[in-house]
Amino acid sequence: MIYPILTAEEAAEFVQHGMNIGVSGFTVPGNPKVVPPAIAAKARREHAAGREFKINLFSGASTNDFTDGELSRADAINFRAPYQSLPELRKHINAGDLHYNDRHLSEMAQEFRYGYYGPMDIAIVEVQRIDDNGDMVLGTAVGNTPTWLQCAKKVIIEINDQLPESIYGLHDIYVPADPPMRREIPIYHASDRAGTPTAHVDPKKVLGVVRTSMPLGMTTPFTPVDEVTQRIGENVCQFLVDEIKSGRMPKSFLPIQSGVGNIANAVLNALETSTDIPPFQMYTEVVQDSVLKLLESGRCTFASTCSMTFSREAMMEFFAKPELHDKLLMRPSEISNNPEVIRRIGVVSMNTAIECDLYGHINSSHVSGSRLMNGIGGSGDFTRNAYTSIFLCPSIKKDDCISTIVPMVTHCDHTDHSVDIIVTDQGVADLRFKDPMQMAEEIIEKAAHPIYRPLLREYLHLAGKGHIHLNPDLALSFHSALAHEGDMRKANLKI
Ligand code: 0RQ
Repeated sequence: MIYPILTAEEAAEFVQHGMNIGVSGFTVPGNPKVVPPAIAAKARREHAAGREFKINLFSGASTNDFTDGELSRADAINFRAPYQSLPELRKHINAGDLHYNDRHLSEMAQEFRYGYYGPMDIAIVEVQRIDDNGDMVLGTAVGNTPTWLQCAKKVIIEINDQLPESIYGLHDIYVPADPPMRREIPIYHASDRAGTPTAHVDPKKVLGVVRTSMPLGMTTPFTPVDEVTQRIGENVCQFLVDEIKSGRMPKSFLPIQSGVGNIANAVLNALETSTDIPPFQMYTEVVQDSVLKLLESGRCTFASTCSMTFSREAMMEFFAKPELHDKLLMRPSEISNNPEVIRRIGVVSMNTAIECDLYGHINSSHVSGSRLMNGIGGSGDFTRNAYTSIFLCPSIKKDDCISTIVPMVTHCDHTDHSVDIIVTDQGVADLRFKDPMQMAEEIIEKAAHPIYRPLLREYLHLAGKGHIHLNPDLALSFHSALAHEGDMRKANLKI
């Protein structure tokens, strides 16, 4: 190998205060694992010596504890984009300790190529192997790595010997040309390949290789399906069956996108057993353990993703079963979440909401309008371009004190123009072919919890006139009741 072998500490020495740093991966999989902690250690040493040391950190989506966790604990991040999900980093963002720019995941790579963020100084990339020509086999996620490799002035490679040889062939690397030269992306089915199995870097940019031996897969425990999430899953399946029966969806069905988390997991479990829904493909950004089960049973015939968000056990199982390897493909986030492809192939999107309002607006990212939870992630990429866009949430939370159906959301990530369906444990609110006030009634009667329906009806009664009835004095009354009394049921609707 022509590249110098470095220790993580030697690699971290190349990173200087103020640099733009890109990391490989998408959510926990595929992130570098030893160089970021060494950068955090360097930051601590610099801070102890009285010098400033912070970097601007760019990723595919959220990252692992070695990256966002270590770097935020070391107070080493100045700017962060496009998505995060670690409590540690969230705490710093909500305290105003660093700048966080919540971006659509499909847009981050092109925005970097367009020059919105200035040059990328160093990219740190986990790979299975790299050859002397700079061709490399990536790890268990792609994220924005192909663009980082193009844009970065210098690159540090982590070769993780836990990545099996058989990962070769699971990636499809395609970077679109930028306008005015961009052409259509040649993907017409979830399983189509548009690019190459390897990513490429100019070998002259490689500062060196750090060898690692780090376990693959996620360790976050799953919350088992409970009564509420199970009902949401069943409601989604019933909705999809009705759509097929009515002819609004083709009998052969459509590719689906599903977010991460417990609700998404419950929906995928319900799809496993629903015999009225034909076997389907997924065009999505993350696949969790429930997708492995669907692939094994044949319910899911192909999964196009950006990241293999499997648990450690599921990851081992996947690599031990070569018969599954031609049923899964990992793409850059720019492609897995691409609006053009999502619209062309007719993806049915399913994402979780923090809260939904009577006018069909969705808050995915900010609790009570001010506290960042994770970010918009891929939910906007899929919702805006889906064949049918679905949002999921339990109707109530925190011992009935929170209604997820509120008069008006405190932060709006997705508008009524993009949202088709809201599903809760109570039922399915279908917003299509309705004006805003018809939507409001549908949402109250089908999605809200019965204990909040009288309050929501009362709000509508007082909301005034117009195309959209909105009372500015009362629209946030549920949230003031939560803030002051800890219970939305105490909302004061007296004007
Ligand atoms: O707070 O942890 O202090 O109890 O918010 O709520 O119920 O655990 O939510 O894990 O299902 O995630 C929307 C955040 C849901 C996620 C969101 C409080 C609640 C709790 C979390 P505590 P839950 P889940 C694919 C697509 C955007 C990105 C996306 C998400 C905490 O799905 O980040 O869709 N989505 N990506 O108590 C007050 C409310 C609340 C509330 C929740 N209405 N009012 N507090 N909470 N609802 C993935 C990628 O893009 C990579």
